[in-house]
Amino acid sequence: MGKPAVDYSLYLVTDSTRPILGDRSLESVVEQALRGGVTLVQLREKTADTAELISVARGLHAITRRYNVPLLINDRVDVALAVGCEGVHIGQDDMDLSTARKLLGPDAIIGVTASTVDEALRACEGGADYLGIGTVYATPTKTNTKNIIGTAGVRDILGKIAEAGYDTRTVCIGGINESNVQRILFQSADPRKGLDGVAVVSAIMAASDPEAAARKLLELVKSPPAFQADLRSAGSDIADAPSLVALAPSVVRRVHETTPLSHNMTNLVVQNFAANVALAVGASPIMAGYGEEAPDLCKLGGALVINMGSVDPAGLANYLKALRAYNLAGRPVVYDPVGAGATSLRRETVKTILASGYLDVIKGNEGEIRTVLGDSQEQQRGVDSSSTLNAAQKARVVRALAAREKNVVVMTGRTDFVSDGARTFAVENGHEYLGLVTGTGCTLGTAISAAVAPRQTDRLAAVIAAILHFEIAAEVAAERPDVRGPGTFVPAFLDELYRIRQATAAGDHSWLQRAK
Ligand code: 3NM
Ligand code: MG
Repeated sequence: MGKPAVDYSLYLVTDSTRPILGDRSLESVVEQALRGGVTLVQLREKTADTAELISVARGLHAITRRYNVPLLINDRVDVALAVGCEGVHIGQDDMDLSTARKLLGPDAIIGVTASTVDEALRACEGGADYLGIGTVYATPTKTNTKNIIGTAGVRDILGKIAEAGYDTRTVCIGGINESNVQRILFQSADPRKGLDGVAVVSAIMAASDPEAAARKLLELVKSPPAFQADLRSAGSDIADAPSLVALAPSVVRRVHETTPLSHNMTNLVVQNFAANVALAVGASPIMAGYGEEAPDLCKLGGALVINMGSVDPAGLANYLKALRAYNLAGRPVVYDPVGAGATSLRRETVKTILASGYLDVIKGNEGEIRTVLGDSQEQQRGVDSSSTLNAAQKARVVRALAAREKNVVVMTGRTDFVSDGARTFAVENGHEYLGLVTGTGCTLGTAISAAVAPRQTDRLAAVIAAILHFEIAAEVAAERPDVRGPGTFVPAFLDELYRIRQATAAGDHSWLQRAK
C-alpha cells in the first residue's frame, strides 16, 4: 500500500462544542467543508466516550474516503486503529511518537504539535510526517494553549528544521482565518522552508457556509497575497545608497503624475497639517477615521496611514477594519505606532494591530520602534536618556523588525534609519525645526504613504525618496531668510515640499544634491 501522498494545504480540525457547531451535525459540516476543498481532516473530540468516539470516527471516515481525503484522529491511537483511518495527531502531552508509530505502522500519517524549536526538532527526528506548529495567535477555540508564538515563532521553527536538514511537512494553527491566512503564510516562511498549509477550526467549522469558507480559504492559501505583488519587483537588487537615492526623483515624479489617495486615520491635532503635506507632495488626502469607509476607499488606488492616535476600543476597531480592507485590496498600509510604549494599553494595541494585518511600512521614533520590536530589556531602563541606542544598535533594531515583519521600517530621529530587513540605510537630512512643530512625524507618514501608493519598482527606494523629499524641503525652508522660527517654518516647509515636486516634474533634480 505505502503511505498516501498528503496535501496539507487546508487542514480542517473538527470541534463539536456548541458555540462552534450549533445545531448542525458534525458529519454535515465536515462534508460541506470537503466539498469546498479541505485537503485533510482531523477528528478532535475532547470529551466523548470511547465507543461514541469510534462511532463518530467511522461515520466521518466513510465521508472523507468518498472525497479521497485522509482522516486523522486527535490523540487517540486506539480509535484510529479501531476505525482503520489514515493516522493520528498527537500533542506534547499525548502518547509518545515512537510508541504511536509502533502501534500504527510505517504507513500511518502521524502529526505532532510543536510550539518550540526543541519540540519540532524532536518530532522530526522521531519521524513525524508533519508538524502542527502553533499557537500562532490566541484563539477562543482552544484557551489552554501553552505558547502564542506569532509568525516570528513559526518562522524560527521552520528555519531550524531546514537548517537541520529535515523535510518534515508543516502546517500552522491558531487563530487563522480568511483575513490573515495569506499574511501568516507569507510572514512565517523562512527563505529555506515555507509552510505546506494551515490548520483551522472555527474559520470553517463555525462558518455559516462551511463549503464557501473552505473554498475561499483554499484559494487564498494557493495564491500569493495581493500585498506581495509589488513588494519587491524589479530594482530590488539595488543595495548601494547612491543608486537608491538616484531613484528618488522618479518616485517623486510618480506621485506628481498619479495623484494617489492618501487615506489618513490620524489624530485631530495633525489632520490639517497632514492634509496640506499630502497636497504639497502631490497626493490627494482624505482624513477618514471611520473604518466602515475603508472597503470603498481602498479601491481608489491609494495607501492608508494608521496613525495610532486613539487606542479606545472604537478607534482600534476602525483601524482593524481599514487594515483588513487595504490588505485584501493589496494596497499599502503605513503604520505609525504613536506613543507605543507609553501605556500598557498602547503596548497591547500594538500587538493586536501587528497580529491583525500586514503593515507595509512601520514608522516611528526610537522608543516606538523598540516597543514594536519588543525590545523589553532595553525598555526597562525607561526614560533615562542614557538608554538611547547608538547608531549601530538603531540600525540593528530597524533591520530586525523589518526582517521579522517582512516590510520596511523607519526609525526617525536626528539620523533616520530605514531598512527592509536586508538593506539598511541612515539618512542624515532634516532640520531641528521639524522637532519644534507638532505633527511633523505624523505627516512624514503621510508623505511616505503617497510615495508607496503608486506601484514603485522598489518599496525601500520609495520610502527613502519620501524621507529625502520631506527632510530636504525642511532644510531648504529653514534656511530661507523669511523663516525666523517654527511658526514661519511651517508655511515655508509646505512651499518647499511643493517646489521640490514641481522642480522634479520639470526635470530639475538639484535638490537631491543635499542628500546625505
Ligand atoms: N490546537 P481556530 S490551537 C486545536 O496551538 C488547536 O496546538 C492548537 O482553532 C495549538 O482555528 C487550536 O478556531 C485551535 O483558531 C485552533
Ligand atoms: Mg492533544
